[in-house]
Amino acid sequence: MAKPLLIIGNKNYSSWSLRPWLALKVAGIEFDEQVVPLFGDDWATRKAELPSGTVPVLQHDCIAIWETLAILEYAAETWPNAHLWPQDKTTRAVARAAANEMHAGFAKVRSHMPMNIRGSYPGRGLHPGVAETIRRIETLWGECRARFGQGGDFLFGEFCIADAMFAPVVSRFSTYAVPLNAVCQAYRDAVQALPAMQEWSVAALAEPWIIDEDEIDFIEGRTEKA
Ligand SMILES: N[C@@H](CCC(=O)N[C@@H](CS)C(=O)NCC(=O)O)C(=O)O
Repeated sequence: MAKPLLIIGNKNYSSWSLRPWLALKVAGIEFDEQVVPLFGDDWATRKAELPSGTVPVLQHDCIAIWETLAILEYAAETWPNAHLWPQDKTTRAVARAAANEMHAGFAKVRSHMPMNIRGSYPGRGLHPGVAETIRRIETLWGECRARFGQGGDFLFGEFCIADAMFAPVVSRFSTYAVPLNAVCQAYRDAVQALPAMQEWSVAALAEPWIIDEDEIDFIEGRTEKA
């Protein structure tokens, strides 16, 4: 089978890109990657080449798949031995619900705490509504760990797509030093300790690009666009 190509954005900022990249890496699926610097000088041209103008995109066997969850579902079906979803039907249903809730929700955390791997902003981003969203995430993680997490350190025991979906939230909770209960802190640490997560972070730190709009100072009106 030909190697897929995953087209992604800047590793420091592109939360959607992190999700399939991490899932493929943890599953041991070989792929090539191409980084498209978001909002760079030639962004208009690069954007026009992407099916929906966004990253990530997975190219494989003559098709280009956009939308993160569709990419992850394709990977789960194409490489079934990677067990990207839990094997048990009930567990898988809850894992899918968690992944979908992440895809569609948690807007307050996403907009007020943008993923910024090289940043360290303890206590920043806690705008009205953000704390409530964090509590919902804590409740969800806690329930998954308590009910399904016995077989490992992740939400459903072994690492699965739901963990890939939450990886950018884990990263945000580190950047903004969000205080978490012990169960969620242990989960955050387990995700951060993944060698693939560390590999992504090292690459993010080496990137030269700065996206003003994704920097907390800009979002909170403390700096003008450079
Ligand atoms: N719904 C899409 C969202 C993808 C997305 O918004 N990606 C961002 C980067 S993290 C992007 O490409 N932004 C560029 C733009 O909107 O022009 C998915 O699930 O993959």
